[in-house]
Amino acid sequence: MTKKVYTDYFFDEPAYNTHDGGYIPLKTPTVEPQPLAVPPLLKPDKQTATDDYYTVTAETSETQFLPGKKTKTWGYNAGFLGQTLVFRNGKHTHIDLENKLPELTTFHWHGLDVPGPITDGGCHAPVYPGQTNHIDFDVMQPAATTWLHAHPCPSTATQVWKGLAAMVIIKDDVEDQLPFPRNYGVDDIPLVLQDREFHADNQFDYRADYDPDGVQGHTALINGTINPYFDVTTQRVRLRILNGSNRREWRLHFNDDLEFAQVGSDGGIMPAPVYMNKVMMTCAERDEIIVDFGAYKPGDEVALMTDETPLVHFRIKAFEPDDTQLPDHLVDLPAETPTPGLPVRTITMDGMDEEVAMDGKKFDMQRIDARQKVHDVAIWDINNTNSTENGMVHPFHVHGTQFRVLSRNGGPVYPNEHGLKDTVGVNPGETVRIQVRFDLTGVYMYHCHIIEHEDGGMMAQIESYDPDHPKTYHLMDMDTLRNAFAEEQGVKPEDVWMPGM
Ligand SMILES: [Cu+2]
Repeated sequence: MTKKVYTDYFFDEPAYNTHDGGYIPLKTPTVEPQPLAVPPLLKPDKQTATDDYYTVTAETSETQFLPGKKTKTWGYNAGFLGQTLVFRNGKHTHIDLENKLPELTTFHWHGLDVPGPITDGGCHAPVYPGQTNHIDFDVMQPAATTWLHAHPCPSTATQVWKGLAAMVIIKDDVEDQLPFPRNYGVDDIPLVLQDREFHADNQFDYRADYDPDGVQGHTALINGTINPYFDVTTQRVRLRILNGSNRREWRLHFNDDLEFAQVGSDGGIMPAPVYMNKVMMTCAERDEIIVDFGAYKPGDEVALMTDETPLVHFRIKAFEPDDTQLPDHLVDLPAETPTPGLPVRTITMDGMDEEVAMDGKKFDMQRIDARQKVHDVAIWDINNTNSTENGMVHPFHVHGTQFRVLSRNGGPVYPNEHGLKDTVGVNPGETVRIQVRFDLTGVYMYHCHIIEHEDGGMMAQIESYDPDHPKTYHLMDMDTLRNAFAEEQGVKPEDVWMPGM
């Protein structure tokens, strides 16, 4: 059988961010090439056969991105972004969430199947400056590339812009057996794709760059590195790619159209590898790809690009031949059929700019917009009501679950959407049908992951409930958060800048 190789970005070309009025193109960097920063692995405080213990500290720092002045940044156990956490399926995981920032933050586990709303770490779970909160949960999901980011409404976007995002890798016995590269930092490499604007003295100025349709900058940062290179010392390299940018879409390809295999999506390993030479990622999505550099010789260089801009220069060094082929089948997804008799839930992502809304409404953290019985398997139709002429792709994200993508406008899903997902890009005028099950009870947010859109109110929340064990939730309110930000910033509550609100 000849192998199918996809050469398409699939999403609707008229909706690409390049057509936005406010689009900011990336500039090809002029700084000298620098080695790609690979975030260190966060060391556990303690590990037993059954339990892992970590401390995650949100802290302020300064980072040398450009020659000259360092940039004031935030990070998790790091100056910018964070050390990579590695969890193991089946282990009970304890985390101290320490806030050394001058303002409140939250620690959201994007893609983790953990109880909402507190452990999940959305807007309901602030950790105030100088405080440490404790969470613990069972890791109960397959190997995947997930992530941690700040999520305090409505300041998620500004805190992520300052650097509050880190990779969270889940491992399990199934993935351990697959013929994948897994030597972290050598042939198993995280790639956090972001863009930033540098202002006077090399500083970020989120407010100056503010755009309600998503903040962008001219400079690509890959794991916080400008103009990075990576030395290829093994024939096969696995890239765990995260679109960690606030708004930017990444249309990834190599400068010579080198083919690669996508083996993982948001929620884990896909049932089968998908061979391609182009892939588009919307905000918050993760794609794991395996690249075979076997056709190159030492001294060669190949660049990972987005559109016309080089992102990472792969410099080929000597390596041992490794012609390992991927099997046609990788993992079995658990069989799951919709619970009979449930109506289809219809959700709309509406508007652009300040007009964004979910189901015609702005987010209210005290309002529970929908309920779904825990363990029920429900069909959700996600509509993007933007115009197909000048609308945008909205990446739809649900907390606390990994869903299946069933169809796009009643037709097939994209070839790399057959695995578990927590974020799916929905084209203007399109309906994407997904299948959603919550394994835990709780209140979970769902929203557009253009972060300025979620801060602007394109967000709602659903309660996963157990009728035999009803719960009441103490939900956060805007006044409490606004008053806390005011006190931290030394301004009156009415003077707190609430972008998008
Ligand atoms: Cu959006």
